[in-house]
Amino acid sequence: MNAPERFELQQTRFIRAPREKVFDAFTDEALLRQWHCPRGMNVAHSRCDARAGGQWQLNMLARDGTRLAVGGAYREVKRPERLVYTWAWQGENSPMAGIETLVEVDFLARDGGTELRLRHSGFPSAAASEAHAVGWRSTLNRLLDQVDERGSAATLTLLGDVRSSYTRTVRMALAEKGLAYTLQPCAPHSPEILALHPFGRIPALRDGETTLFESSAIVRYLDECFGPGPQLLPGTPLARSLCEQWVSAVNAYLYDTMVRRYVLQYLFPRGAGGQPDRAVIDGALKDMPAQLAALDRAYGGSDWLAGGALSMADLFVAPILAYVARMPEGAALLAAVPNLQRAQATLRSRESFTRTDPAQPTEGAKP
Ligand SMILES: N[C@@H](CCC(=O)N[C@@H](CS)C(=O)NCC(=O)O)C(=O)O
Repeated sequence: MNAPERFELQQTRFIRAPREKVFDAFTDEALLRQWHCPRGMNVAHSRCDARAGGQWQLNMLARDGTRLAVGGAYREVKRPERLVYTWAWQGENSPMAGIETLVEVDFLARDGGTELRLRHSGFPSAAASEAHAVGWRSTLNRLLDQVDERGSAATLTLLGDVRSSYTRTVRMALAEKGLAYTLQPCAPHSPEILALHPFGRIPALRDGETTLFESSAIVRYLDECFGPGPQLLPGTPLARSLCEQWVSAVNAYLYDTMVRRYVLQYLFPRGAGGQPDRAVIDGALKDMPAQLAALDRAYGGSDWLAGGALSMADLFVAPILAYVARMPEGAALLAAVPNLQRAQATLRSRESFTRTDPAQPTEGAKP
């Protein structure tokens, strides 16, 4: 009888850290706890006896309380070059329960750092192999954050332009979460952005080999994958829906009126003789009071749009209003919406706002 077909995955990552440091991150119990699970989860317990025949065990905890347990035995421990161990999910509910797979990791010295080559083999199906590939991509991002001196700036790259209000929203979220990142200046529809964003808008995020576009998706990812820092998506269903409601309103109505048809007409005039197109501006000015009044009512006596605390919704609104305030009609428009003005004054005192001012020098890899 033929042996059943087996599937495998392979991943290679260059890590800016010496081989010993990367190797030890795989074999030290305390270090393993810092990184060995996909983003958005935690290692609740780790145990390892890193010598041939020794056992290892990890318990992972998801945000929703789901617990996953995995373990196995070391087959080869050759510091700092090679590590081989078996891998088996535990627990009756795991679709992989009782199936032993094999992890082989080679650590090669390259360009002052480490080339990590990982092979995980013995999966019963292509789907199982692909699911584990997704998990490893995310887990290896955490390894890089852990061993590279740049921290999360080793994996998180934001592509955008500091003048873009949506880019600022995401930069504010990164700052609120205290996350180091690399900023890659990038124009809309440039080849760099089109490689990540099918519609060519900015910003986009790269997390290692994972990419995301749409600011709300990016902020949600940052919020759910990285702690501590404030929770940018409110905890209750209603507050979360209100947050989403205002993010959608920015995407569907407010950005178009206040930025595209108003602010950009002044900043990048396209009218006759290189002047702002007055008709477009006047059209936007007609629509803006009602939109600002809607925001004013939503803020009411609170400084926050949803859930009584800062949320992603506030981060979408603030960069737009900061531009409106600087335009010729801005002061008069905002004078009519006192709740909004008060709430914006509160938000503008936050470091995440001041440090992402487009006029400020960019802070490179710092949060
Ligand atoms: N819904 C998108 C909107 C992004 C967006 O429109 N960004 C502007 C810069 S603030 C842009 O790329 N504009 C170029 C264009 O409209 O072609 C998001 O949330 O990221």
